[in-house]
Amino acid sequence: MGQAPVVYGQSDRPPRGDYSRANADYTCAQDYAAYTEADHQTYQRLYERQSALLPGLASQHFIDALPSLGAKERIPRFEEVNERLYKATGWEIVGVPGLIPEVPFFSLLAQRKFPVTDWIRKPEEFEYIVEPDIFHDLFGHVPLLFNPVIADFIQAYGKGGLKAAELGACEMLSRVYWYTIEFGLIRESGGVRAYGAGILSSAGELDYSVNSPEPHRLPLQLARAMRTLYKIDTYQQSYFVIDDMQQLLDFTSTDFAPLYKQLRQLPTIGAKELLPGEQLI
Ligand code: HBI
Ligand code: FE
Repeated sequence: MGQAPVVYGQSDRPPRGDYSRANADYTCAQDYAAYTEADHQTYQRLYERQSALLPGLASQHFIDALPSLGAKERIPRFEEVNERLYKATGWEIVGVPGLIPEVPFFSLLAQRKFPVTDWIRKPEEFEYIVEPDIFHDLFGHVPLLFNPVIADFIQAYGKGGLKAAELGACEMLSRVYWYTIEFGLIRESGGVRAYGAGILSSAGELDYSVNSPEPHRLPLQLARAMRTLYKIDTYQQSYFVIDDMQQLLDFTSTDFAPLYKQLRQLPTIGAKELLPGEQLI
């Protein structure tokens, strides 16, 4: 027992989670007794604020699945969520102390196990926290795991990640995850709506991603997303829009290896760059 903490990007402070609790696969039991009344209140306040913002901005797929998380008043017990989730799509959520390394992350996804950070932000971090906490992981990601198409896509992503790790292509593949599962938009109701967890768990970015004239919105193309850099500490400057959920799953039927090889010859694309001839949505 006991794993080294994981850090992505640069930070002045060590990761929050207690990695000494983690098993070899980085999972840990949800320490339910450790939650204070203040923690449950933070969850309820975040849930209430965020769910009120969803209509007209979040994908209907997400809005319809949200009640599957259970009551908003308390932090859900992972076992209770799992009773419903496993029946719906064969997925389970597993506790983790925070961000975990890429290969163990991919390996859990490939087994239809979604890692959920078990601790919640402090009240003074209500508006913003850089690293994922239980609100981002559970509220942002888990509702769409009830959707059979997204459920299959995320598992395929995990399997693809294990291959990408062997090919040294994790960076390119991670950009696909970033621009779909974390910050994806979908065409719905004659406009665009958010389905990415990073947007759905953010009060400010939800409206910005759908309505602001500032960011670029482009139709999702696999190779384009793989080449596009991203920022982790600001609202996104480019979003990629899918026509429907099936489009994501369709991507996974192609072999990415030749694509990685080809894209290594091409330059990366800046977070707010447009290529000649590209049309915004
Ligand atoms: N670990 N717990 C956790 N949650 C993530 O979303 C996550 C991670 N490790 C790596 C990672 N994401 C990304 O780099 C993946 O796209 C590979
Ligand atoms: Fe996330």
